[in-house]
Amino acid sequence: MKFQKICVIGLGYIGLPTASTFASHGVNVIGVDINPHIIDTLNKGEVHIHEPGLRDAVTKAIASGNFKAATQPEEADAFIIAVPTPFQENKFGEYNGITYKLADMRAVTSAAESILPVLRKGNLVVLESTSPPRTTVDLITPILARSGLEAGRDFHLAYSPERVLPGQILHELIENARVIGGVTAESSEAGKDLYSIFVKGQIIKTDATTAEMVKLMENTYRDVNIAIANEFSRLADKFGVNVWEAISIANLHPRVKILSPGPGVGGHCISVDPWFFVEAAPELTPLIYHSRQVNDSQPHFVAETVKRALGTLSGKRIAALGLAYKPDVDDLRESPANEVVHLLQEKGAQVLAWEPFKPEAKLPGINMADSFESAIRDADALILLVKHTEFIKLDPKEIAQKTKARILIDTVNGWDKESWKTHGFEFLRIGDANSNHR
Ligand code: SAJ
Repeated sequence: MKFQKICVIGLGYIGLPTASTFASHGVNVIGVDINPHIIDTLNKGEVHIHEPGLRDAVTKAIASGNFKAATQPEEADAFIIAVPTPFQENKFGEYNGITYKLADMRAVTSAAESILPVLRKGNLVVLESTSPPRTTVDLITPILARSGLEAGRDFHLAYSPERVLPGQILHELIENARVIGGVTAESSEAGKDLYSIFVKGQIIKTDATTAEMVKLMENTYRDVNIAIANEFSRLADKFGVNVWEAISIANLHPRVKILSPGPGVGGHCISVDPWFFVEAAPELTPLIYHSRQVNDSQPHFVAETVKRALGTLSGKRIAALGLAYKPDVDDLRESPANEVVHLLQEKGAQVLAWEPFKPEAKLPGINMADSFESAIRDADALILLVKHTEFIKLDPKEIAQKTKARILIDTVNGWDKESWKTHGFEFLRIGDANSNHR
């Protein structure tokens, strides 16, 4: 199948890079978003998202004449749906005494509905949004049938998850393997033709529900693996072991790859996607459910460790370094660092936070410092919550002169214990609170 014009619905972290990559490969792209502010920003040549290389890619795409942003889909050869699938705010599911979160599929539903007036015979529709198993078959297919056309007979329909890592999106979009799950073999083939325009990685064809499950399995695997690392960090504290040393030794085993403990799991993917499995089959998912519980409770473990280190939190001034959900990104969504700050405050600490990637961020109940220097100057303790490169590079000698604090708490294994101790700091690391090892 040939694609001259495509419509990408949803211009967020995935839709915008995808749209600009298609445009830079010669396809005429209409980028659609319901937020008029995003459309104005893009049509002025500005970008509303921080992602390395994205501003440049979008500017070039607009200048080439191949990319235009609009609030409504237009007729096109293919439609890609890349809208968010968050949780429902106030509704939860219950099963045998457990409470689980529910997916909010309203954005996917209205994106599919917005295609109805412009859907034509021979088109391809691809859902990219991370979704509960069977969404393509049970939710999208009946919505699109309202056009009078049937998926798999009159037009092609496929699910193709994005699997790119924030911070490396433009590179991974092209290089990663891509899964295309069609509702028919012809739909998978049409999807393969579309993504072959720029994907250099392997393109694997399967059915729609398998592709949905693959995506959820990847992020769930990571969540469960991080949960066990976090549980190991608690055990290490109990037994006087340095968990970081123990994990690095265990990982020398050829069939072991334990991930890293930390303050918890954030972002809009790994802390969300496992719930789609729990919602779809709570009776089959005790491990996935409990892993979510472990990761969600890790900020409490961190706050308790800080309390132990300082004796009391009451009246203590703490500088919180980093609020992003992971290193070197400006995304503060579902960030465990944020949660740690709130818990420290609830226990009586006065916290001043510094996030170099979003210094202007306004977060409810969090006091943001106006500079790194002012965050640390009068603090009693510094807590490292995100492994941003610029934090890792800090020079202990210089910091010792810039802050009154003499206690450091490292939640991400970002700092070298000995160098900080040499400069007069008391050093405490998560999962290494009671060991005498390095
Ligand atoms: N984290 C740990 N320990 C680790 C690794 C990560 O605590 O060893 C934490 C991070 O600090 C962060 C969270 O987990 O708070 C998630 O970060 P991440 O880098 O693991 O993943 P995301 O959410 O940025 O991106 C993931 C990726 N999925 C996988 O690696 C399987 C990405 O490929 C997906 O495209 C993305 O989710 C998505 O959109 O679903």
